[in-house]
Amino acid sequence: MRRRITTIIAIIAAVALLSSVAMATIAWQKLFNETYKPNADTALAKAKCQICHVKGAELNVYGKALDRKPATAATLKAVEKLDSDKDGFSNIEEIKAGTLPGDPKSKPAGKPKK
Ligand SMILES: [Ca+2]
Repeated sequence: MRRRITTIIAIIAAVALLSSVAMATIAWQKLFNETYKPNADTALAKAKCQICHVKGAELNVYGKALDRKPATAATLKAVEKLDSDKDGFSNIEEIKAGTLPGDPKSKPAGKPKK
């Protein structure tokens, strides 16, 4: 009986953890879309979860820059000038161009402004 209760508690804890991760992802996605309003036909808008994640809960370099920080517009703004994926374009240049700031294979056409 005690073992069954322990198992049930462990399952509840796991579900709570997974759903809090999912809720955080949804909160970030909503914030990102409200802040930057990516054009619907860009790679950025189509990427959805992959703006910050490689797959599942695993974060890409842009997601890691935001990880464990409050989901606020100020947090997004604080990483705009970084070039998280080191492709030569700052995160904000990529966001404005509709490319992915966490994927070096996705970048704006042309040369970086620097
Ligand atoms: Ca970049």
